[in-house]
Amino acid sequence: MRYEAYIRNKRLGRARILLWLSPGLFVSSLAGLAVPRVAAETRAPLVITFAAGRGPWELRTDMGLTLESRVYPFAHAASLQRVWRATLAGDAADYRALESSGIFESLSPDLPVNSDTVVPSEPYFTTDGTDSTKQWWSSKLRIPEAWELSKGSRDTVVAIVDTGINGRHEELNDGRVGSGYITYCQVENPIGGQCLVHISASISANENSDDNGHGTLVAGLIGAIPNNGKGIAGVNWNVRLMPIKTLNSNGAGVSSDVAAGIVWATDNGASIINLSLGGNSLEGNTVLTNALSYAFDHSVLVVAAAGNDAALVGSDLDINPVYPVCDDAGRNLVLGVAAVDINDRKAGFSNYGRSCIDLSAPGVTLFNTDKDQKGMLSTYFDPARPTNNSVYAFASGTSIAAPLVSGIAALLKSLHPDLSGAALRDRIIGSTDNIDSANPDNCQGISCTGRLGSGRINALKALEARNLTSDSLIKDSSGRIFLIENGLKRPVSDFVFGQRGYSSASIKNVAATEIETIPQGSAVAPLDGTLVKGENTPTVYTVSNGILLPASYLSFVSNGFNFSTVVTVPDSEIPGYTIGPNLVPGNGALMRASGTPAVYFMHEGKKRLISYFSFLNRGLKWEDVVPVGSEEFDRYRIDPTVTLEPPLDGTLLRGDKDTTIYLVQDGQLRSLSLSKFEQMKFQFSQVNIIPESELQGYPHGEAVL
Ligand SMILES: [Ca+2]
Ligand SMILES: [Ca+2]
Repeated sequence: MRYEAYIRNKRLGRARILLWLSPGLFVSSLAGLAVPRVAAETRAPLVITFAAGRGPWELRTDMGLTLESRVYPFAHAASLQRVWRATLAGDAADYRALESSGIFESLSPDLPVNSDTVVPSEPYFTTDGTDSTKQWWSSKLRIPEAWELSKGSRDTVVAIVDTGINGRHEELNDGRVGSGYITYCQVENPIGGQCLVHISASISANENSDDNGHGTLVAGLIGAIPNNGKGIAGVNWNVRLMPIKTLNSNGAGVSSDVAAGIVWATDNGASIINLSLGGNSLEGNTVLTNALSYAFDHSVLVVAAAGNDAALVGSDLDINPVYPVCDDAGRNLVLGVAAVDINDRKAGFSNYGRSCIDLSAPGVTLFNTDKDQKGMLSTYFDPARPTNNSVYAFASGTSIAAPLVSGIAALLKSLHPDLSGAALRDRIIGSTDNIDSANPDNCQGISCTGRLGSGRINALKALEARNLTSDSLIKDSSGRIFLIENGLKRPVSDFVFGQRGYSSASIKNVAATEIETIPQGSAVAPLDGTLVKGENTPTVYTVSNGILLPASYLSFVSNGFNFSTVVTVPDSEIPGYTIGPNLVPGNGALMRASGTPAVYFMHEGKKRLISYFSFLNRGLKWEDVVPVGSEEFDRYRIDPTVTLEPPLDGTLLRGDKDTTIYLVQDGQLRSLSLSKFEQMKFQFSQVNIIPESELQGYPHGEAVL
């Protein structure tokens, strides 16, 4: 079993464990990036107010004053428009000279205040969540506000199971990269692929253990040093990063090494393990599942990337699972992370799926097409320049999304050291922002609702959320009842309360103000199989896997439902539930577009035209044909395999312009030779003559031999 890390990079070569990074990896030292650097000199931040009638045109370069931005760009009052942020080069003497110039009404230093948003002064940091040239994701995910609650802690250890970490990088070299472990195949036999030299060894703190770059990218996102005037700021100001090198210089490895890395990290104090890696053929890989269970049972949170799809549309993990992101073993062992862009749209490359993805996080700045995408900046180790410890790279991939989640989990762990891995997981899942409206058709043409997890991660909500035990029932002062599940409050209606057999004795009273701080999820659905409708609306829904599927009349009757069993609830209740796709009509359902005579026969949700001959031959009844509106009619696609529904098996047919006789077998017309016809003891009186064009419309098979 092989792994590749989940960065879609230029070395996406070998093997099946993918580093989920984007192809257009752009590597550069900061000096090489086309973004202005902060000047080397010290500049003091000021707030200045021009005197009435004075203005920027009076500034001379020898004053050393640089205007940065208006403090009140939204204000109309002239007195407010004269207020600017500025920086001043040089010392206090310059400051006094400015004061006496008469140009300014006031000058004052721009000082930090308590409980203000924490903003590092890094060249690539920004508080603008739309600035795609910088570290936009930080404010998008409300990380600076979360820093007011916690900036992280050196007691929180995040293990990065990957290609190693460059602990000498200028953004990681202050002691935050602790000791770790190497377990991987260093030399593989090129023929046959068996490992010739396998290394198991410890990694010393503050050393470089990366020979690929991927692990260092991940590390910087979680914990690049803030406020050092260099590069970026990681999600955590303070954190311990544990290098676990299980992938070789190509970013490839095997599941046993990944498992060993997970267990080593668990045994050596990791609270969170980041896995920006995975593989396709790992279903049922016991060693990996066992390691994940081990970590889970030791209260470690494992975060895994969804994986990148080479076709750049995203693979549906419900159909094509990859591991470890899908390795939940029925108890959600792994926090699965899909990738979105600056606009919360699913990144084209990101896999998705209801069962494997728990939430989403930024993994690319912009993804428009394969050719038009923009990565996100992090620290990097460039194997071509191994002694350069100030390399940065723009990268994209689900490899980038996972560490942002790991980083926020580390902030949360630092704030609440007692939270278990499962509790961290539930709070993070339960405090996302809904991104359904940004993804109406981004999952291979259909809505991503439910396929990108609970939404896009929000650091502030995760850190603010109240501690409530999962599966508890709470009630507010107005009597509304909620079920707490995965950190979400899910409304419970009177009907559902009774139907699911909840007990009033188990309800806890919670103040409405506290309940408001808990993110709301969808309402707890009626039991599967329930038929439900609003009292004044016609649509009937059937509940399947906790989701309400709208049933048209055609779907309703063709699935054998009975109107007497439909439960009526207040109309206001319906929108609170998760509403799924339309219920597919049952096989054999008959319909026609209103006002037209052509009858269609439904098969596996697709429609097949049925001829008058087949209609009679199958003993169908006109009163069973349901007229449907054009919207519903168009909703069902023509079955590309069978455009014209054939007569019953055993029917004999020939066209009116040819003598060949056909026998219908397995839904296909198979020609019969005369000898075969006689051998099978058929009579010519049994042969039905139909128009040649109709005959050609039916599916044809091999001749009967
Ligand atoms: Ca920095
Ligand atoms: Ca999961």
